[in-house]
Amino acid sequence: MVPKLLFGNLIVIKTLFLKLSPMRDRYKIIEQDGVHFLTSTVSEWLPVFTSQPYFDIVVETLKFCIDSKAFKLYAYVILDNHFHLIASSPDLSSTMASLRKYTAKRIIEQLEADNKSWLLNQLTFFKKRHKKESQYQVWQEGMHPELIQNAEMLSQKIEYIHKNPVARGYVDEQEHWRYSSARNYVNDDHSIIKVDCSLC
Ligand code: NI
Repeated sequence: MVPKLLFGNLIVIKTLFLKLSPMRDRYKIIEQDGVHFLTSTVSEWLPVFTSQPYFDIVVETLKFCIDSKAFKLYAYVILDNHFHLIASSPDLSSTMASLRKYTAKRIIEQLEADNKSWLLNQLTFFKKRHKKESQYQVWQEGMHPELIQNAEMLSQKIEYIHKNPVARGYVDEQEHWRYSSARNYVNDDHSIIKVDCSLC
């Protein structure tokens, strides 16, 4: 009885906390210029990133944002169906919205060029009804932004990002994953994207 009661109380406390704390909003960036951990996931976790052209679309777009939008990238990883970033920008919501819109368009073009009709059909099928501007929905809605509160949280999130391909069994060493800032941090290799390592 006691553990069950305790568990029940915990749920009540958690629910109250979620209601009272606007910073816990899972879908909105509240401090626009803060450093955030962000995740963008392909609709229904479909594996779109399976060859270099698809990774390059995200890489090139990130580089464009860094060069032209006062966008700072501190860490990233791109996996088969999602990417994580730690980033900041004067207006992070609109930068990320542009990034997602542009990469979605380029990904559709690439899928069409590669005749990947199964994936294209899936991306049409799962499109939300209210999204009228495009035939397809590449990215799930929301980026689950988490404001980085301190140095400890920052290093935890960087570690999480870099361990992702290892946890999934894709590589044995984090720096072996080509599309990850582990290469930047471990090997000082900035050949894919130059990330800002100044916070660590
Ligand atoms: Ni992940």
